Parts: sequence; C-alpha cells; structure tokens
Amino acid sequence: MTEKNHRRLPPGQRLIDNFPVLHYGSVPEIDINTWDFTVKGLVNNPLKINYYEFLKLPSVKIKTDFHCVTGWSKFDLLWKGVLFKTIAEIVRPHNEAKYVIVYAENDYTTNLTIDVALDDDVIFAYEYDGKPLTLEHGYPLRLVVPKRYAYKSAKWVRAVEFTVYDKPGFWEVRGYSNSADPWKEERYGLP
Ligand SMILES: Nc1nc2c(c(=O)[nH]1)N[C@H]1C(S)=C(S)[C@@H](COP(=O)(O)O)O[C@H]1N2
Ligand SMILES: [Mo]
Repeated sequence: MTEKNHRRLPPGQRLIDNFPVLHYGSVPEIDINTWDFTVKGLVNNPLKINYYEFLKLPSVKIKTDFHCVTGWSKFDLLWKGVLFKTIAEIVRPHNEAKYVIVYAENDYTTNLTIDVALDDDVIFAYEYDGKPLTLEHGYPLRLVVPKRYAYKSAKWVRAVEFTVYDKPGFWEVRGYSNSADPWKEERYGLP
C-alpha cells in the first residue's frame, strides 16, 4: 500500500476491492410505486415524497470511502443522490433539534448527531457506480455516512426524524459505539 493510502485507512482496518453485502435479517421487498420517503419531527416543513419526486431533488455525485466495523474498508465508492444537508435545507430543522434518527425497512434504525449528518459528504444515495442501487445494497435509497462505521449507512431508508433526544439505533443498542468514529476506533460500547 502507498504511504498515502495507508494514512487513508483507519486503524485496525484492512483494504478490500470487492463490495461485500452485509446486513442483519433479510433483503426487503420493495414496491417502488408505493414507496415513500418521510422527514418528520422538529422541522418547519415536513416532507413526504415518492421515489420519482426524490429523483427530482438537487443531486450530486461524490466519491467516498466506506469502513465496516467488522474490519473491512473500501476506497472510492461513487455515489449519486441528495446530500443530507440539501434535505435539511428543504425541511428546515428547529434550533432545538440535535439528533437525527434514521428509519429503514424491517425496523432497522440508526442515529447521528445533527453535526455529523450535516457534513458535506453525507448523502442519500440512489445510484452506485453509475447504476441504480441494487436491492442488496439498499435500493431504492440508502444513507451513506463516510466518516462513521458503516452501520450508520442505513440501507432501504424510509424516514428521518429530527429530535431533541438521542435514540440509539439497532446496532447501537447491541453494544456497538454510538458515535462510531473509525479514526478513533470507536467500535464497541460508549461513546
Ligand atoms: N437497513 C440496514 N442497513 C444497514 C445494515 C443493516 O443491517 N440493515 N447493516 C449496515 C452495515 S453493518 C454495513 S457494513 C453496511 C453494508 O453495506 P453494503 O451491504 O452495501 O456493503 O450496511 C449498513 N446498513
Ligand atoms: Mo458493518
């Protein structure tokens, strides 16, 4: 590995080339014609839109790295979608909102602080590598939070809630770190 790539790899991680499929439970069934995306909680302008409306939102393409808490990392994943901060600009969260709770199919949830969510590489992605997401990688929509372990990058996202209180998600209540910063190797327990 080059010196530069070595510095890009968080402690205790190994670089891989393939893109594994990893999740708890089974792949959900998606009916794209009844699918919708909701933003609720402490916002001035709550949102509920269908897939085709989501595709019309201002989009970006970004290249990011991906770090799974089980130890693999992948560099340079190419995503297309809508930045989290673009969604926040549309819904306008209240000042008291400090956390974001992300709801996915099959009761998977995860949680972020607003500061982390508003970073300029956090994206609701509907394309990977120039093609629509495959079902196993989160079609029709997944969150990608490059600077956190990938259990924060919920696949099959359906809703986001802005809250005053934190609400630890599926893996966060099962012993994985709430903050999940790979550079600090926050894998298990608090914070
Ligand atoms: N809905 C949902 N999203 C999820 C998970 C899950 O179990 N359910 N697992 C997370 C974990 S631990 C990882 S490593 C990544 C894996 O994403 P991939 O399957 O696209 O590689 O998805 C994350 N998002
Ligand atoms: Mo993971």
